[in-house]
Amino acid sequence: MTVAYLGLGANLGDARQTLKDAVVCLAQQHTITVLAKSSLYRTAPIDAGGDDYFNCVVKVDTTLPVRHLLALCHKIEHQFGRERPFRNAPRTLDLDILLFGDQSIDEADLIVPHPRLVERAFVLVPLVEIDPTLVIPQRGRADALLPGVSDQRIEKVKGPCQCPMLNALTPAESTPGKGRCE
Ligand code: A4P
Ligand code: MG
Repeated sequence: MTVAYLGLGANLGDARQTLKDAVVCLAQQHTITVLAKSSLYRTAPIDAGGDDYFNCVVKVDTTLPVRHLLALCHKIEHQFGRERPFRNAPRTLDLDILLFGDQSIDEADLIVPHPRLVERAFVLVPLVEIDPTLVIPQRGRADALLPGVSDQRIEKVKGPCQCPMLNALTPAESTPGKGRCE
């Protein structure tokens, strides 16, 4: 079993609902246990055009080798209608492997930790939310990187939630009072 962190992003279609459905989809895989889910965040596009994104991060335990996990991510993206007309194009769903255990991988089609992870508030903020003491291999504490991305717009989405499963995965401090998916 390996603990991995996956980044989810979308800014096409009903992006907010897609992220919730994608987390459920991941949790339904017999090879994956979702250990934690960050809040849902609305974020400004970085190095990209189009509408605001919705982003979140999940922490999983998986029996899959990393390449099988990448293939599964691509399969789920496809199921959610992902198309790739050009680089950083608006997308119905993006699933990136941010961290895979303590492994460092640098191959043509797979780089872990994700190479742009440390430059992006839409990844760092949810990562630190679900794991405040997280250490990124070769980069140190994730929370120490937050000041470097403080100029990027990111806001936690609040709203009612009807989904007990997603609520159970969201950190307690971000779900005061009534349950919320986000
Ligand atoms: N690939 C290599 N390493 C990985 C990895 N760790 N996880 C390869 C997943 N895939 C990895 O991916 C392109 C290729 O990267 C794949 O063939 C895969 O084998 P893709 O999913 O087709 O495209 P992508 O995710 O857009 O590419 P990339 O380079 O990861 O883009 P970024 O840097 O993640 O940027 N702004 C906001 N606010 N929110 C966003 O979510 N996303 C992007 C995408 C830009 N701006 C954004 C957001
Ligand atoms: Mg991707």
